Amino acid sequence: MISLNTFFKKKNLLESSLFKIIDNICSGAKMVNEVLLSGNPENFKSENVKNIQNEDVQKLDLIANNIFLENFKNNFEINGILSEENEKIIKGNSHGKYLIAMDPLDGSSNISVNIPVGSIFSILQKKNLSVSLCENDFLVKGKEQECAAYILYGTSTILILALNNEVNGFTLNLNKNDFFLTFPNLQIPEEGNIFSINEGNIRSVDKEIFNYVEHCKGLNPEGKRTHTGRFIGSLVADFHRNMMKGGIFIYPKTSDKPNGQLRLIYECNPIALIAKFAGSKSSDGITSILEKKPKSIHERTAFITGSTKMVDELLSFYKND
Ligand code: AFP
Repeated sequence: MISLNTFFKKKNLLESSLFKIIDNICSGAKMVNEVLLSGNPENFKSENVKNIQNEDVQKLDLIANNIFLENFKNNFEINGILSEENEKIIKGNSHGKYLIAMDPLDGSSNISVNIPVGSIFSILQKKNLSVSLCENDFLVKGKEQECAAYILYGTSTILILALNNEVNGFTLNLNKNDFFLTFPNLQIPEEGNIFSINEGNIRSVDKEIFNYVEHCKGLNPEGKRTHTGRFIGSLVADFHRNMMKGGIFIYPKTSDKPNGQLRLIYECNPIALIAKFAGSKSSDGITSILEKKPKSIHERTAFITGSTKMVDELLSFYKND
């Protein structure tokens, strides 16, 4: 098995700016992993405050945010950072080529009940280096991302990396304190039978989504189920399972969240790039996620991604109206 360093060396990217950023992400992920494994109950509590998106902030949201920000701090390739936990963008080195958008701890409401969580990263090039950093730099279509990654802190800790049209998975070996290539060239199965949606929302979603979910619950001619439902409530974990086994993830608009629940720039875009490089697609029901131009940095969107045939089948419900 080859290490992450050897993987980048083989691709002639070991000296690249991008590798330095991935290296920061890996160092941060090891530290977050240590905090999670330390099991200190104090860390698994709510901060009893809301973030700017009116969501409960967990202690670990802030710990993970600080860990990654600290790891990125001395990287002169980084011009600016957008984080779910910070209302405003954070300035880095004004000569740095790259921008990072991140959700430092996805699924954090699951922390106190021992359920997998993740960290998500989108990496973009800053377009005009002669103009100083501003929010507009982040308001670009997801298809402009150069690289995307997530860490899944699950039964093992995994880095999934989308770069140069490939998706590769690396598992953290705790004895060697390093990530090793364990899932080369990942492809999402074209077809699957898992549907992942928070069914608590089902009566307040678009009729196309409602009808598709009803279709998933249909029986075959022998009276047996055709699909299985799975929803963890951590996007990274739900997407990862569906990528490995075949399935569809759906977080639609709801009456509670009329624009959807998930954030476009640092949740949906990186996952959509990973889906694309793994041979699949993502949509909000109408528009491809990677074609959406954000209007604000913490913008939300409806999100559909997974096995191509399942995504196409759901999208056909929109077209058949
Ligand atoms: P938290 O990080 O606040 O737990 O939110 C997780 C998340 O953004 C995403 O990972 C889940 O798919 C989604 O929210 C679950 O939200 P609901 O529990 O409201 O369905």
